[in-house]
Amino acid sequence: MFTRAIVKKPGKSYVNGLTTSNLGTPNYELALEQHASYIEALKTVGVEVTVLEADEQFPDSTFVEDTAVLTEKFAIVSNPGAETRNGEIVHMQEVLKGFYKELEYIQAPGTLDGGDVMQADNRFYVGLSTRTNEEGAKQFKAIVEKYGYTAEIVPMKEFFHLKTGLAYLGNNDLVVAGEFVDHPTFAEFNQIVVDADEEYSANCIRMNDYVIIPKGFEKSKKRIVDAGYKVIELEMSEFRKQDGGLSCLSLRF
Ligand code: CIR
Repeated sequence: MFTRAIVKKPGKSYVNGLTTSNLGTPNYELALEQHASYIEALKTVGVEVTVLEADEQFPDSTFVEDTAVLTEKFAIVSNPGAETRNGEIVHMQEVLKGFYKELEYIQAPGTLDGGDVMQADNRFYVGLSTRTNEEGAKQFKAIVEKYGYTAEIVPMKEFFHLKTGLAYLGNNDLVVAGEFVDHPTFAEFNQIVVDADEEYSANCIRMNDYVIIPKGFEKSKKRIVDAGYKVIELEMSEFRKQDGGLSCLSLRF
């Protein structure tokens, strides 16, 4: 059960953020509207939302998920692998001190983006990406093991972040795409497979009684509904342009 979420509004500098996609420059006004709908959806699923004001200094800072990993027991401040994003943790750690007595930290030379971490009940999976290195993943594993969780480090071939291609819904149900479909690490889950032409929808979030998914991916939507979940769809076009998915826009705990 999630009770809280933290989000940060996109600033005007958002349009100059990092991206590998060739979907064009985001429309800032539309991004703000989509962000407001995201906040409304979080309220619908029953969490209290902390809305942080935009930080123009960090164009990608609306993607708060990359700055930390939160659970009911502990909070880990990440060490984001992109140089232009690393300073985002300075503000976020101050915010998190309002919710947690103590914080854990990933330290250099370790790097880790929250988008590379997936929790499935008491297990964590940590993807090795261009943003998360082995040292960061090992530090993460050592921290979560102290709290009685396990962690498995997953080398990746294609995806930007681990959760670009995976979403754990609970009940052993796992949304999987691309390189993770036949991956032995995820073979024990009930897989909800996302087709290649709908890959973007693999990044969805289970929040209490709902799964929030990006709008426009009918096959994935049907598979998630058929698996027994209530779905909320959100237009994500302006975040997709900067390589962002649904999970990236919030920290949930
Ligand atoms: C970046 O390149 O860091 C941002 N433009 C997108 C971050 C997306 N975050 C995520 O998948 N957790």
